[in-house]
Amino acid sequence: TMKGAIFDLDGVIVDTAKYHYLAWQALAKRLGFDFTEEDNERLKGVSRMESLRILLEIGGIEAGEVERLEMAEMKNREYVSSISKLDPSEILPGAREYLELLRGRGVKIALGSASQNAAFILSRLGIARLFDAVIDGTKVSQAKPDPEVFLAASEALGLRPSECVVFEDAAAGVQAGKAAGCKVVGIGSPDILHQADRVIAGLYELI
Ligand code: B16
Ligand code: MG
Repeated sequence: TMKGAIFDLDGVIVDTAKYHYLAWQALAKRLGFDFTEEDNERLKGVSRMESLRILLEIGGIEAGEVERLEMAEMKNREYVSSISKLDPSEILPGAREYLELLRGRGVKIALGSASQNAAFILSRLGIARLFDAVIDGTKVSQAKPDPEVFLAASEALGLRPSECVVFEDAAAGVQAGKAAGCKVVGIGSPDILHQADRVIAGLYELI
């Protein structure tokens, strides 16, 4: 049985992918190329610097380390300005209810996200208090599909990975959860998330 639940943020609790997309698109435009919504799929669950690497590859642009850091910072400023307007109405259907249901059952809850803006987003959504631990992009060095984020999350909950269930929308995240030794519920399309133990369309299916 599940003693701990570890949630990814973007795509599971809130759809911040659209704001990431707008910010990356603005950067691409400055650099003189088009960045499509389809291209953006490749950035889901991927860290900021790896996302930038993919973006520059799509645009066929070479840039040194200092320049890359500047670009990433520019993108993040744009992103932070749009997520500053987030409010609880943007929590994905069923997410809050499911978190509350799990708490009621005594299940420990952690966040396992690649985002360095995770704590800010949780507070904007008004659900920070529902998490016993927050492991995010400020605390881990290896990006998904590396299991680090989920190993750290289960440890922070005082549980073994095998006692935890990971909820993930990205293929790299599902892979990371399995590599950590957790059970994984994929959220989205079974075609993309076939490595998960179970795939659902959204957390509303579980309440
Ligand atoms: P930041 P998740 C990920 O969040 C996003 O899916 C990904 O698109 C983003 O690049 C990454 O966070 C880093 O975000 O730039 O805010 O540090 O799905 O792991 O919750
Ligand atoms: Mg995600």
